[in-house]
Amino acid sequence: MSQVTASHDDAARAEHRVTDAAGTGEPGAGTATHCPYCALQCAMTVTADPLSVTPRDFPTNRGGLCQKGWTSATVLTSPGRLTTPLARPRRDAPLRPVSWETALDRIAGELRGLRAEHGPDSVGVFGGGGLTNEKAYLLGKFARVALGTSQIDYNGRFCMSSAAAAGTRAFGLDRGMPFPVSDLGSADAVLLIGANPSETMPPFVGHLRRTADRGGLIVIDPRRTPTAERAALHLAPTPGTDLALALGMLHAAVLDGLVDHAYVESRTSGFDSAWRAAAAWWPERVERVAGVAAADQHAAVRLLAEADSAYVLTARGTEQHADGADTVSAWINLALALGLPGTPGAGFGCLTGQGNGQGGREHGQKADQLPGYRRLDDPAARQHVAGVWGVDAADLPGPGRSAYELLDALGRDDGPRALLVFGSNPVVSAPRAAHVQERLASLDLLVVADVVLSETAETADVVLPVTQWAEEDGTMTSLEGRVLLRRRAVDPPPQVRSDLDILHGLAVRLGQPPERFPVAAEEVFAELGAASAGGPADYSGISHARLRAGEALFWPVPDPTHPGTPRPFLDAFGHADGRARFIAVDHRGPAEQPDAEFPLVLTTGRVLAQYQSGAQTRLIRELNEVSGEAHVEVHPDTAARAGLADGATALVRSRRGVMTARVHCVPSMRPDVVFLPFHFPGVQRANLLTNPVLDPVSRMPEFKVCAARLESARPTPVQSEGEF
Ligand SMILES: Nc1nc2c(c(=O)[nH]1)N[C@H]1C(S)=C(S)[C@@H](COP(=O)(O)OP(=O)(O)OC[C@H]3O[C@@H](n4cnc5c(=O)[nH]c(N)nc54)[C@H](O)[C@@H]3O)O[C@H]1N2
Ligand SMILES: Nc1nc2c(c(=O)[nH]1)N[C@H]1C(S)=C(S)[C@@H](COP(=O)(O)OP(=O)(O)OC[C@H]3O[C@@H](n4cnc5c(=O)[nH]c(N)nc54)[C@H](O)[C@@H]3O)O[C@H]1N2
Ligand code: SF4
Ligand SMILES: [Mo]
Repeated sequence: MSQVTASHDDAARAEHRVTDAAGTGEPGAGTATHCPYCALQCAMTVTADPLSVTPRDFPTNRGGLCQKGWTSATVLTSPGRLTTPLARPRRDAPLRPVSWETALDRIAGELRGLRAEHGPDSVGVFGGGGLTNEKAYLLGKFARVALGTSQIDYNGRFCMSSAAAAGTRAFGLDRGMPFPVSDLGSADAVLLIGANPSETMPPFVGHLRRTADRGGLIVIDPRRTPTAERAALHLAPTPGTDLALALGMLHAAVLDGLVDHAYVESRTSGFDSAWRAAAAWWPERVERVAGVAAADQHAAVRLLAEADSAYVLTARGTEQHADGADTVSAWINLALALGLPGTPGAGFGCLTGQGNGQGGREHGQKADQLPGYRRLDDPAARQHVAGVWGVDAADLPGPGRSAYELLDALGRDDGPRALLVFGSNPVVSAPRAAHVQERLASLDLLVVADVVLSETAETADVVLPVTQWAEEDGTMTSLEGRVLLRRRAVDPPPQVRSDLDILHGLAVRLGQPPERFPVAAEEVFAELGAASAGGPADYSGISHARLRAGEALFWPVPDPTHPGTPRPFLDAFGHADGRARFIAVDHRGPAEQPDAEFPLVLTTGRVLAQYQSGAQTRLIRELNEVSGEAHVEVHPDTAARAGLADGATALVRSRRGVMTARVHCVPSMRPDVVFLPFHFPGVQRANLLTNPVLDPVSRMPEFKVCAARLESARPTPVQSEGEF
């Protein structure tokens, strides 16, 4: 490592070090931990008596929390909390409390029967990016070893998989943000693409304040979001046209002589092939496709190129498309042309979403993956991990189906007949949700482990109540690649068990040796470290003890004395030749285009006061008072054309179905676009409408674009694919 970069990294470690040590241990002093929700993982102190949450100073949140963080203790004691296992004797019977023995014996018995009759792939597992590293790791091991199934994937496939795929092929390593968040504080220019952190990570926006105040913030979002309000330049493309826009901006960089040729020469490969695709996308042509003025494309590129310190950041608006992986690649190409990735004071990053979105995609709950971000189809990786697990590599199954493909296959001849869900609520959050619900209903056995009776749990045969964030220890890897310790701060209700405990209980009943499935998070983490050793995401030098001592450990951390890697690309990228790769990509456009029947482009996303499927946050009064129901953001003229006034109830319809939402007239909306949050259940589900077409590389669904129309709610019942 060079002098400059080494001292840069040491400074980051020193700044980050002291701030995450354990609480003082004095009674009433509280326990230092992190928020249950998003990937910023804001630091907080939880006190048990009286139960309270207060923010803690930390480099990412600097003493801030959003409304969700402030109210997060509510779910620990909410009457909506699950406190005992539930089961129904038959599909049409109601859920009733049962003992743990009864619940686990029944699940194990039915799983054994299915496997004997239909083979190991008749059982599927669906995980979540909110699970701790320990849980995600043990879930993957449980699927491959105790069940022997290839059928495991998780909700992160819906979340950052396109950026993960694009990052891996460009940089040889997927660490979403390959630099600490606090680096952004000195940026002169930041380009945010399809990201609305003012609502999705409010304390993060503090790091962009200086940039915004100096006129250096550029936002690309079809909507004029609260984030876009702070920008010097807001580019509002038609949803689904980002790839063309990125090509146009690369074209502008070349036309205007802003390419960093020395960097391209010394640190990258493949510029020529990427340029061949971009050469056909001159900014005026892009203007006609994306609706962003050519002058704004030139201005945005110039702002980035001329800044001393510039960053490009993407989030779900860029990714949740049928061409999401290529779209992220196109933005990486632009960042590479400007010489940003792996340069001190500059960079490219993707904002991971879920609490453990980063760690959750590294340790083996993904269909094609083994711990340490190893590939399941790599013989050396299989050998290594099988060795740690004490099994024969030949017995490990191969890659399985991706999340939506797995849900779509449930109950079919060649698909799983039982599904175990840990940490996701697909009845609300999966695309074409009514169809997914129908597939879930066709199963012989649906098991859901959750903290609340989510809409998915409501339809399960067996529901297992689990401990939550503040009731257990475990590690999370935040959006900046730093491994954080969440600590037990309060006692769980007596009849509630941890996910690790459940996996242990099931594994033993399925004939596994008990020591193969430890229940203590610290022990599981040590095993995860060994399994990850030598892999791309190497955690082998991290331990709960080092985290308890407050060390700031950004992976990779390949040995117990290694200080961690806050900025992995400063000297070399992850490919064998150390270079980043331009990827030649071309614009394709969304799978479904507006037409006479469905003339509007529907896009979906988040509001500040609800989290994801809303299973947790819809239990919180203060949050429901802010956003308690679905709304559709629409230009007043577009609403008027559909005969809808502000505040009226609209029907929003697509080829998949229809849902209801309150009309919010927003004059800054593009007249051709409507926006729905996806947090609400039943007939208010945005996902009754979304198109489940998948990106061919990442297998991520196109949540961000489908064709739709608005109707005023009529009293007569309306046909839809779902139950509505
Ligand atoms: N309040 C809240 N915060 C959250 C979450 C939550 O549910 N609620 N979830 C967490 C998780 S898991 C995630 S993944 C993150 C997501 O964080 P974000 O990515 O910031 O959130 P989204 O609202 O999904 O999408 C961001 C923006 O993309 C825009 N967009 C839509 N289509 C396009 C397009 O074609 N191109 C471009 N450029 N932009 C487009 C939308 O208008 C939206 O403003 O948030 C995390 N934080
Ligand atoms: N239309 C549309 N749909 C989307 C998106 C979009 O932008 N638009 N975004 C997608 C994205 S980015 C994401 S990340 C997904 C998220 O969607 P989901 O996967 O549904 O995410 P959550 O609502 O967070 O569901 C997590 C569930 O796990 C429970 N839970 C929390 N902690 C634990 C734990 O430790 N153990 C167990 N067993 N359970 C736990 C919670 O109570 C909750 O019921 O939605 C996707 N769906
Ligand atoms: S920004 Fe994310 S981590 Fe921070 S308090 Fe809000 S939900 Fe929690
Ligand atoms: Mo996400």
